[in-house]
Amino acid sequence: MDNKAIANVLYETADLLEIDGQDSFRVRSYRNAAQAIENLPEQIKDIIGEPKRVLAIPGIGKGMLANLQEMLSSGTLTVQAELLQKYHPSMLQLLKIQGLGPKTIALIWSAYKVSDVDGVEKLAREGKIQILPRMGEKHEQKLLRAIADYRRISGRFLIDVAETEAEKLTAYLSRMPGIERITPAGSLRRGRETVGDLDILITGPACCGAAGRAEAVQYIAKYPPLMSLIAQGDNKVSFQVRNGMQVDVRLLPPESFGAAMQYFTGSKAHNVALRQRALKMGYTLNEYSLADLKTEKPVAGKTEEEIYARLKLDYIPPELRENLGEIDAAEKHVLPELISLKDLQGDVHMHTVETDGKNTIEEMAEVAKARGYKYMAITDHSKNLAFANGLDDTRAVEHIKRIRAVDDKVDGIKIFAGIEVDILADGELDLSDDVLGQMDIVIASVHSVFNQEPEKMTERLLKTIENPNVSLVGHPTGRIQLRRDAYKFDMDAVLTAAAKRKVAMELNSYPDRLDLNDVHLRQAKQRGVKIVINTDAHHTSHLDKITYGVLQARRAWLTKADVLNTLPPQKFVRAMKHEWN
Ligand code: DGT
Ligand code: CA
Ligand code: CA
Ligand code: ZN
Repeated sequence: MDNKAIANVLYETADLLEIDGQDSFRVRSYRNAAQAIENLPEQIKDIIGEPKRVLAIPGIGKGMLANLQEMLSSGTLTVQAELLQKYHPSMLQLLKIQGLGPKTIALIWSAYKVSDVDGVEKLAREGKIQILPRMGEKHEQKLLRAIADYRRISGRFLIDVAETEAEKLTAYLSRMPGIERITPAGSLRRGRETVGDLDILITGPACCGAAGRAEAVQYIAKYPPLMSLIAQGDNKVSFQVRNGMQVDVRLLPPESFGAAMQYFTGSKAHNVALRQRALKMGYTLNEYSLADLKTEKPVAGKTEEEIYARLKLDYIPPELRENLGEIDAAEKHVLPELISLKDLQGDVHMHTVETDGKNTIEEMAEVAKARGYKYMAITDHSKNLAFANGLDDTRAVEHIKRIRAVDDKVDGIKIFAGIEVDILADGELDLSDDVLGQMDIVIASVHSVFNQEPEKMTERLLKTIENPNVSLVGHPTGRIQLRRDAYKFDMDAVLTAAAKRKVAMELNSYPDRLDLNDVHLRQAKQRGVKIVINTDAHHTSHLDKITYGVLQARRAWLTKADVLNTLPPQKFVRAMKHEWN
C-alpha cells in the first residue's frame, strides 16, 4: 500500500467512526493521521521498520503506528473491517456522494437502517429524507441531484486506479497453483483514459480440466477485497471490489489464449472490423480461435501475433485498436513507430516546496536522475495561485538562482529553470516579461476563471501564444476527469496559432488530467503542433505517472518526432524558444 491508499483507508475509517457515533477526538485522530500521511514526502512502507521515525510524524501515536503496521502487513485494517461488517461495505459508496457526509448518513441509518446508494435514492424519492430532523425538501432535492452526478461518473475509474486494482488481483492470482499467465485485457490494456470494468484473463493447467477450473473459480471467489459476487460460472467469475469496480476474470485454455486476448482487448469496433476482414478471407474469428470457415479447423489462436499475421496484417499495438484506420495501415505496413517511455529524455513540469510541491529541488532531481532522464525543469506556480503560495517576480528570480545553484551541484542531470505561469482572465501572464525572459522554459496555464464565453477563452489562449516567452501551454483544456469538464474554446484556432508560433502543447500525464487527450493530440499532430509529455509532479513519486501520458500519446499515433522532450538537452531548450524543425 502506498501513502495514498493508506490515507484513503484512514479517511474512510474516520468517517465510519463518525457514523458510528464515536467520540470526536478519536475521529479526528484518524483524519489527522490520514492528512499527515498524504503529505509525507517519504513512503510509510519504506520507514515502517523504524517505529521511531514513524512516531516522529505529527499526528501519529502508538495506536496509529499499530494500525499502519497492520495495514502494511495484511492490507486491511481491523477497525475499518469491523465497521464495514456492522454497516455493510456499501456505506463507502454513500460517502462518495458530494455533500452527503457522515452526519447525514448516520441520521439516515438510525431512522431506516439503509446504507446503500439505491436505498437512499428510493427514500429521497419517497420524501422520507426531508422529514428527518434538520433536513428539508431542499436537502432532499440536492441529494437526488448529487446521486445522479455520482451515477454519471461512478461507472468509470481513472486509469491508475484500475491499474492498481489489476496489480493487486494479479498478485493474488499468481499465488494460485497451475496458473501460468495473467493478463489484463479490455480498455485498461488499450490504455484508455478511464476504465469501466476490469477484464482479466488467466491461463495454465488449472484452466484445462473441469475439476481444476472449479477449484480455481473457488479460489478467485475468495479474493479478500471482493465485496460482492456477481456471477460465478464454469470459466468466468465476475465480482465487485470495495471501490465499486467490477472485475471479470476469465479462465482460458492455453491454445485459445491469444484469440481471447485479441477478443477481450477490443475495442468492439476494432473487433467487428477485424471479423469482417476474416470472413472475407475465408475465416471465422471469435474468442476461441481464428478458424477455417468451411472445415472449422483452427488456424491460429495461441497468440495474438499469429492471428494478425494470418489476416495479413502487421501486429497492431493495443493502444491503436479503435477502428480509426489502424487495420488499413497494418495492411499497408505503414503503422507508426509509436513513442515509448524510453524515448523520453526529460520531464519538464514539476513543483517543489517553494510553492505547493512536497519535495525540494534536490529531491526531485535525485529521483528524475534515477529514472534515467538527462534533463528536467522545475516549474513552480506564479502568484495568482495564492493558495499554492505562487511566486511573484522577486521570488521567481530568487528561485531561478536556487535552481541554477542545485544544477551546478548535482551531476548527471541538467536542471532547467522554469515556471508554470498563470494565464490571467484577459490573456496577460502573471509575471513580468523581464522575469519570464530569464527562464529556460515557460509553461503557461489556466488555473482560474474557467467559465468564460468560448470566444473569450479562445482570445485568452491566442494572446498567450502570441507572447514570445511562452514555450508551451500547460494542461490546455483544464479538464479534471470525472469531476470538471474542459473549458470551451476553439481548439482548431488555438492549434493553428500554436503551430505558426512554434508554441508546444502539453500532454499532462496526471491520471485525472490526461490533457491534451488522445483525440486532441491527434488533431495537434495534424496541425503540425509539437507535444511535451510531462507529469506535473507535486511529489517525487508522481514522476512515475509519465507512463499514463505515454499511453495517451500512443493512442494518438504519436511518434518520437512529435514529442519535444525526446530531444537531447540542448536541442530541447532551443525548442522551448520556438526553434524546432
Ligand atoms: P470499458 O470496460 O467500458 O472501459 O471498455 P472495454 O473495452 O473494456 O469493454 P468491455 O469490458 O465491455 O469488453 C471488453 C472487450 O470485450 C471489448 O473491448 C471488446 C470485447 N467485446 C465485448 N462485447 C463485445 C461484442 O459484443 N462484440 C465484440 N466483437 N467484442 C465484444
Ligand atoms: Ca472492461
Ligand atoms: Ca468487461
Ligand atoms: Zn497547472
